Amino acid sequence: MRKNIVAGNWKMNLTYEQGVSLFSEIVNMAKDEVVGEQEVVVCSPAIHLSSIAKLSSGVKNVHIGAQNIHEAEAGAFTGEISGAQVKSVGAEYVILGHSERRAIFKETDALLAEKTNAALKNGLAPIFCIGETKEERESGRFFDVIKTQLEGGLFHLSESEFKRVVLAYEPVWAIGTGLTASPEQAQEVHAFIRKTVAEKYGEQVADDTTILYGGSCNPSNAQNLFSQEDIDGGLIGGASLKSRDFLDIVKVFN
Ligand code: 3PY
Repeated sequence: MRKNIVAGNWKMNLTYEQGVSLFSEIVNMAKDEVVGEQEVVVCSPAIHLSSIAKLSSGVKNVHIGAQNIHEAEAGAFTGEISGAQVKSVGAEYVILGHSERRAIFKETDALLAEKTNAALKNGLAPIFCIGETKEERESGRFFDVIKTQLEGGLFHLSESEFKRVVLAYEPVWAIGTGLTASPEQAQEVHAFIRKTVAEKYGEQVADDTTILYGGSCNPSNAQNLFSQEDIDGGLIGGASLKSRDFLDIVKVFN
């Protein structure tokens, strides 16, 4: 049975104090209100990780993650952070392949394959993002783009490695634009992703793979998106910066 996950992506927002305060609110509300088996994951900037890890310790179903790691184990990479460092403070997840990293930092599928290896080697579960640009959607090439991203970033993994990956479909045209894929548009792509995974790793693995939707997901559209058969939760941008909105999205699974 696959897990339902609601993951927050804080991006480069919140000072240290603001982040710790928001996370404390999320943990307290989660303790009081979230009764289901869904997992809550908060992917914060690296500076918050060690403190919020302490706040989440022992809290059922609340986990933390980073937003990026370097592909190397350690060394002369000024300004970077490694999988081992992220793991050492208690994080369990790392977002890889977010469209902002692909576009702004020019991360390629080949580099993301290396980062995925580094994450898995260090006991971190990648939340691996894939998705097409506006132009790729309009030209009808989006299935090819998504298949290429899966093949290039992930399909070198063994079955047991792949089973530790969470996928996130994030149409680039719906990120930071206020546009959201309709539930039907998102479901169509999620079903395609699951079919592509099944062709590579078999029906059982595909059935057990958690596939999140991301891209302007908020309390008003989460219910309709998450009720689709192949949508197992969300990767939440702006709405994860407000504890009430974030928890309302988490509670869609209650
Ligand atoms: C968004 O919702 O804007 C995101 O990019 C989530 O990762």
